[in-house]
Amino acid sequence: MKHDIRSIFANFNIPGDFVSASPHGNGHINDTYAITCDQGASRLRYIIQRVNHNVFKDAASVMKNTARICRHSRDKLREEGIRDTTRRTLTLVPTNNGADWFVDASGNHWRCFLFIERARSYDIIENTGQAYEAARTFGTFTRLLADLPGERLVEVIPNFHNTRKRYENFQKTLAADSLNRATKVKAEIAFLQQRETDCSVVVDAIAQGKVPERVTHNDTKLNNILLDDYSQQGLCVIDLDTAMPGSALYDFGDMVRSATTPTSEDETDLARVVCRQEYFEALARGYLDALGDTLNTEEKHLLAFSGKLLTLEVGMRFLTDYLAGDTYFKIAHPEHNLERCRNQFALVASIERQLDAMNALVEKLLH
Ligand code: ADP
Ligand code: GN1
Ligand code: MG
Repeated sequence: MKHDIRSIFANFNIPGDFVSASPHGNGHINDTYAITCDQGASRLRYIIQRVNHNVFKDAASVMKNTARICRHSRDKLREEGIRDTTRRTLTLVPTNNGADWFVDASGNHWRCFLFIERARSYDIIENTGQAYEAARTFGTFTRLLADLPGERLVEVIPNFHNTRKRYENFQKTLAADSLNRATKVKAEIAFLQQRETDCSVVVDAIAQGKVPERVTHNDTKLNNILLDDYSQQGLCVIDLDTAMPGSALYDFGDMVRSATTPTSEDETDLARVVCRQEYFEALARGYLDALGDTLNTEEKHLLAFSGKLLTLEVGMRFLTDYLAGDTYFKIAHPEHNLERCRNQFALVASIERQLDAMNALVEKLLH
């Protein structure tokens, strides 16, 4: 393991004895460990995570946002009479000094959450019930946070989903082409350039006041939600680092990207990378069931398009990272980012072929 988790663990106010730690999950960003400890003759697990400060330059603000969101969601769930709140929202374990996180001698920010047992996240979706539940749960997340008191949450990564700015960044990285990789990816570059105007659609709608700001999660891929092992109910939204002011379209679009295809982002057999209408329908039903009364007409009309946009955006980010030399996303082999880009662009093409039908489906659900 990269880190001495036993000594990190000692900084959190946990009465039990440390038993073991192991790397956990398939996230692309943070270092996540599952810890087992012995507490009153029970084995209890915790999640300890190092915030990636290469990605999140202001890790303290990430932690302040996370703590406010966890507490407010818990309070709201209690108000609504929900009993198992420690499974329905993340719960931070305080440090020995009563703080929400701990900074080690090298400047790493560490946090500890209660481990949510008998639940799991999925990299690949298995049925439409899971799609419905994921969308309903992410929609509920935004609903619960609509009255978050206090200051606006910090925008921990400014312009995170500003697709036009992402495109400008791609252009700059392409112009620099510091590793001479551009000749290898001509087809992907052309695919993206043909869709440049798409990148401005949501940004412009926000600037014109047609699409409102909401507290959104901004990273709603399927593996950032836990589903209950037995009931398959959507239980808890996790990975709150990018939860900040955003648009419902970012959250819905990223679900279309990650929960309509039968494949993972790593799938290289591109014939298998397709958007499935019945999964899209389940997502739309779930999201509208949670948030339908809140979303305005423009948001509703852009739901299907948002799926295309967010898939294009993430594909563009993988391509940009490939051109830049793989400095952002964790990779397992040299062509990993390029493969992921090809996968995402195949999904964009599949969504494009079905966009009229998807729009018609949303219309049908609205009436
Ligand atoms: P990353 O930002 O790197 O994606 P995540 O916060 O999503 O990190 O965590 C990685 C994985 O760890 C998740 O996909 C999930 O499977 C698991 N996980 C995270 N938090 C918890 C928790 N509190 N209880 C159980 N599993 C968790
Ligand atoms: C990253 O942290 P993780 O693995 O849930 C990324 C998302 C991308 C996603 C693509 C902070 O999400 O924006 O959509 O990879 N998170 C950040 O898999 O950049
Ligand atoms: Mg994650």
